Amino acid sequence: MLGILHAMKASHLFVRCLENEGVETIFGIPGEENIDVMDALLDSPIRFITTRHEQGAAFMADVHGRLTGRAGVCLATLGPGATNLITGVADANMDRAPVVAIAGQAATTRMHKESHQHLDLVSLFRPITKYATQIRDAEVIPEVVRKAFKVAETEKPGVSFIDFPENIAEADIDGKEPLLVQRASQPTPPVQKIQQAAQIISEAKFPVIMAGNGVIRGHAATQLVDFAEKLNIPVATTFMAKGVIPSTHELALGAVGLQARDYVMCGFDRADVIICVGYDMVEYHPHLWNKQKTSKIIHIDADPAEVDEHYIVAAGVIGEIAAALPAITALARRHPGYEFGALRETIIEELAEFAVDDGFPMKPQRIIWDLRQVLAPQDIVISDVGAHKMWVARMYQAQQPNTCIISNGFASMGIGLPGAIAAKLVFPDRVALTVVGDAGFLMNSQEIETALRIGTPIVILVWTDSEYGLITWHQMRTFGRSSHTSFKNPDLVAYAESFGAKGYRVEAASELMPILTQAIADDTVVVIDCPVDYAENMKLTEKLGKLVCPI
Ligand SMILES: Cc1ncc(C[n+]2csc(CCOP(=O)(O)OP(=O)(O)O)c2C)c(N)n1
Ligand SMILES: [Mg+2]
Repeated sequence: MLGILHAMKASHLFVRCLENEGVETIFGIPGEENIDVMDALLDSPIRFITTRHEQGAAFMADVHGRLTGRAGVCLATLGPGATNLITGVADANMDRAPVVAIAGQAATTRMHKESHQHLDLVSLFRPITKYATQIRDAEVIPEVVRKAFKVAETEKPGVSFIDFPENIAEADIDGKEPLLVQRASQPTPPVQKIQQAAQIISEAKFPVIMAGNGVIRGHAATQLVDFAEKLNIPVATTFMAKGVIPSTHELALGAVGLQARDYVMCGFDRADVIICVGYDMVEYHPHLWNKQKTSKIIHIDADPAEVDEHYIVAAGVIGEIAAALPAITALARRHPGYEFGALRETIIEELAEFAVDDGFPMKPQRIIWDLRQVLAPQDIVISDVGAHKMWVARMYQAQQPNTCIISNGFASMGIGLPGAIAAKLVFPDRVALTVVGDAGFLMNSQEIETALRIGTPIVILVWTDSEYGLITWHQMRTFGRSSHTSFKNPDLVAYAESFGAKGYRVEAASELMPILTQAIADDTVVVIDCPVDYAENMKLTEKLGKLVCPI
């Protein structure tokens, strides 16, 4: 409810503006230069979640934004508090997650000179945000906050950064009120572009759809599946679009994104027309799938295509994806059945190959298989970044959008654990589980305390190899030897227990499923130490190197 506000502190007006945007939760760490905002929050229904590192707060806002489409909010103090936000902020921005990041700042009366902890934060955040600004006068607070949320939430979403000097926050302000929240709507794509795309699809011999995260953001998964079914065209997804078509669907080809060739690429090799829907090249560069520049590309997205020599668009359908797809469906010719069945069979066989493998340490394939058996379709897996991410991305069978969260734009380690906390807050009735490497786990493991304190049960499945496994894999592929990638782990079970969380160690392959089931039933924060056999990484490289296309 908007209403005329009378004299109040600027910090209170600021918090009222956040409430007006529908903010329910802020993740962050208090500091000296944001004390007025922290104090104003005591009089607000907004829940403040105190984290143990600002990076954790930024990752929580990141995943909150991805899951809800509404800006997640994180807050830090000036200087070191703000610089600690940076990795999570950059991650959200490149993964197109709406986030508003707020930092306290030195008073405007000391910014012109050497001054304790003062940094030019707007300049620091500008390259990693869509919009970065400083509140220089309390009068502009309603405009700044409205603009920050509008920019963050508008396609393609990303981060807005607000720098809030302490002397402005404590000033009095009169007669200002939050501005009306209006959501930017997307235009319906022009009819001639729809016709052009429909004609190219009708004339295609082997069209393939590549769906990206824009489909999830545009709430167009149902329309995408309908489009694929009615026109009988197979669908590959990027890592960040997993679940837009259920993996069990007969037209689903799985996820693309490995830098190496993969089975799905056989479909792309064969294709003469590639229909990119909500596709973002930050995830999977077109030179990897259109090396010869021979594919005809249809670009269906909220925004015009990025310029790239390997992504020359034959038809660009710009506007609301959920409107574009049915409009094209209505005009295009249905394709007769093409032999993608053999490709899908090969992919399905590979998934089940190690389903009952008893080897220990566990094969990645078996871990993923067991995980899928234990989790319900709506449960949420958040992957951290490493070799485990490649296995999750390739093999985890997502059935619904936003049930497998992967960071594939900025791809920062450390997102998994804070991301699981955010997911549990957004969906308290679902299981939130993070698959995380032993290195990425320890980058933000202090947030176990946060999760316990705020009462968000999460399962943390740590794949232990005592290495930066993905880097070893890359080094072995490139040089045949690894350089400085190994380390020692603490006792992860004892570590978990020292926080008051539960800890389990998997000691045989057959133990994982019962431990996972128990961990979910425990309904608290649970760490599972699961030794993984990464000899499978190079085996995968060798197998894919010799890949013979089944179609
Ligand atoms: C913050 C950050 N630092 C470094 C990297 C580069 N990097 C990507 S994966 C990886 C190793 C991850 O190791 P771990 O968490 O143990 O997972 P594993 O690869 O062993 O499954 C590194 C160093 C990164 N993506 N993000
Ligand atoms: Mg590791």
